[in-house]
Amino acid sequence: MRVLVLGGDGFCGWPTSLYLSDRGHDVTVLDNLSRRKIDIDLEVDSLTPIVPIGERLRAWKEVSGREIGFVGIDLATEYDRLASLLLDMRPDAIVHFAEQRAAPYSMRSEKTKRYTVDNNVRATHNLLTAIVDTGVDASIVHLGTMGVYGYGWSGSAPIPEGYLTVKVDTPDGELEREILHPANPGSVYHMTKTLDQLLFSFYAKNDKLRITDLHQGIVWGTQTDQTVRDERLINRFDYDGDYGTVLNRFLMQAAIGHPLTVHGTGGQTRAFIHIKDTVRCIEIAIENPPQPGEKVLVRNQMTETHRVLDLAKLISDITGADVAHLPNPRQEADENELLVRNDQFLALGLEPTTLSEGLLSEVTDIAAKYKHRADLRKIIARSVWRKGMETAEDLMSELPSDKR
Ligand code: NAD
Ligand code: USQ
Repeated sequence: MRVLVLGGDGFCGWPTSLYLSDRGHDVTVLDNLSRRKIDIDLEVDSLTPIVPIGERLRAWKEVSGREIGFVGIDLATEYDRLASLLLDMRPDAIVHFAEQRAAPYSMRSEKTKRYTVDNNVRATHNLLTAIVDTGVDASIVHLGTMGVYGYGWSGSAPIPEGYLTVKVDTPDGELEREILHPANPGSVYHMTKTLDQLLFSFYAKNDKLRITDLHQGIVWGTQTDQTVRDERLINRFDYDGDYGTVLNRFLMQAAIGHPLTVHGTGGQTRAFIHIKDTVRCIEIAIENPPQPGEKVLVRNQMTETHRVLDLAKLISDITGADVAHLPNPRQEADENELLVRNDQFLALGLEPTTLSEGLLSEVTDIAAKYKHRADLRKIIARSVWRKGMETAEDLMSELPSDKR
């Protein structure tokens, strides 16, 4: 298949591009490298030493003999270049990772809120319009998030895969309908993913576009069978307070002897998936698109759920790290249950990588190996959901200045 990977230089996009190329697909990456620029603005860097995209692609050619194309296009602002690319390339499948994906970054300031909405919504809409405009027959696989469902209201009922059957009493009797699961975003970033859902729903109905929306949990781990083949292929590892996600942050914190930064009680339950399973799910998704005229196909892309505090305790047991309870900078429930259906990927052959398989090697092979690259001042999460919220700053003032 000819596959266009939007956002193919990022944490999920890069290993996916390598995996699909390794599996014999003809892959082109589109990326405006905005993620690398945000690192410069935030004065942080991936814990792992990622090389420039050109060097990444040359290394892949050396190692595999296979070529991956690259185009530097801003999906949100360079519509004409996108349309020309689609006409030149005529991809069979387009994988859409190209959005601003950090919830804390999206809540950092008025500027980052507006940037996240402008970038994500325009990127998705440009893609949809360009496919209709050019008539290119490509299916779309978009990376959505488990966070569109929100956390809590389904109680002990598992979250379904995208749709909910509701019954309404009418004067003519009971009416049964399948509706998109109600959206309940917890950040501006998560809100953009709920807006994406409506865009997809309209274009699937109106223009018969073939769209799969993958509601993915928190991705953990770093390496895949392809990224380990040469250090120049290494995947990025975010650990800072805005872009680092909880499990990878805890692993890194354990490796450098920093207390594990549990927000609040740690009773928040979230869904997780290993990066190796992410890339496999993308392959399954591009091979099993919906038919023209079908509604958007939603698949929940996660393999396990865990409470944040349980993760901290697990890592503490393995490594001896201390666990710190910090004021929660987010507005979110202290405790929630989370049951999720993921039958579709399991039925299509996904064999989940479990926490017990990969955890220790992540600490030793990645976090400990590159800990000298960590900037300790960037660990504490400083982006708050509402002005005036309590932060970890007071606690931090007790730390030595080089660790704040
Ligand atoms: P990332 O920030 O590492 O990668 C996103 C890539 O898209 C970056 O390389 C960035 O430069 C590029 N990009 C952003 N806006 C662009 C634009 N306008 N034009 C062109 N390129 C653009 O993020 P990631 O962790 O790889 O996440 C990829 C996707 O998966 C996101 O949409 C995210 O919402 C979703 N997702 C991620 C996770 C996770 O835990 N990382 C979990 C669930 C869903
Ligand atoms: N948390 C801590 N300590 C930390 C960091 C986070 O306790 O040091 C807590 C947060 O308060 C939150 C939970 O851990 O309750 C998850 O936070 P996270 O940063 O790991 O994940 P989140 O902000 O939800 O976002 C990440 C990705 C996003 C993706 C989402 C999937 O950045 O792109 O969409 O996971 S999901 O969470 O399923 O919606």
